[in-house]
Amino acid sequence: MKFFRLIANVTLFFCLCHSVALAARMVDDFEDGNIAKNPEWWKFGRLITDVVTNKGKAPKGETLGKRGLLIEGSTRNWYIGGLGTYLGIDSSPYTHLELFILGTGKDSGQIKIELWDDDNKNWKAEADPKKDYSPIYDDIFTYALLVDWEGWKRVSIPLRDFTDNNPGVGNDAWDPQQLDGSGGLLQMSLVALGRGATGKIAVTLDEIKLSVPKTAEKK
Ligand SMILES: [Ca+2]
Ligand SMILES: [Ca+2]
Ligand SMILES: [Ca+2]
Ligand SMILES: [Ca+2]
Repeated sequence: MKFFRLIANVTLFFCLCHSVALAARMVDDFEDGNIAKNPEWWKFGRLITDVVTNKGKAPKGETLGKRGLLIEGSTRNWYIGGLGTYLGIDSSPYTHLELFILGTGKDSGQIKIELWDDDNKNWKAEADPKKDYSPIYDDIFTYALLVDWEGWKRVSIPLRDFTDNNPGVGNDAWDPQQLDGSGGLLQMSLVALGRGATGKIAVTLDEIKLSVPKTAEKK
């Protein structure tokens, strides 16, 4: 009897671990204070970044960690700069991209979130330096987020709301699975833009993750 109870407990343990593993995949919580590793982010344009101690009140019912990533910059032509990281994960278990954002009011800026898949199945996100480093063989799915609030907010974006940003390149379909040699979700970039052509960005980001939010689980 003890043996069967042990088997049942072990099974339950692995089921719980599996469901936790599926519920979310943290991209970065910035608690290590270093954006050069775990994961490594690269920067482009004139975006200024700094890992800072989180200030202000967490959204109701939420807990914030100690550190977040402050991104700042200004522009006279929409574009400010951005940062990107290589993922190479099967993101098919997840339905949403979530993060906390500390806005600084109605002109906090815009973030264009880009997700690259791997249509030519080589685990590489080949980018063309002659065309603003846009993908050569793979799809890039994007979502534009206007930050026009003050204080912390949890932002939860359904992955189905991302749209193909390069019709005719890749296969114009979202391929998050690591199937037939594909690396799945290869890369994520966050591109900072002003609210207007002349504008700025001034926000802190935290706990960027792929997830299945509890509300989405019930659907
Ligand atoms: Ca954090
Ligand atoms: Ca590729
Ligand atoms: Ca495409
Ligand atoms: Ca694709």
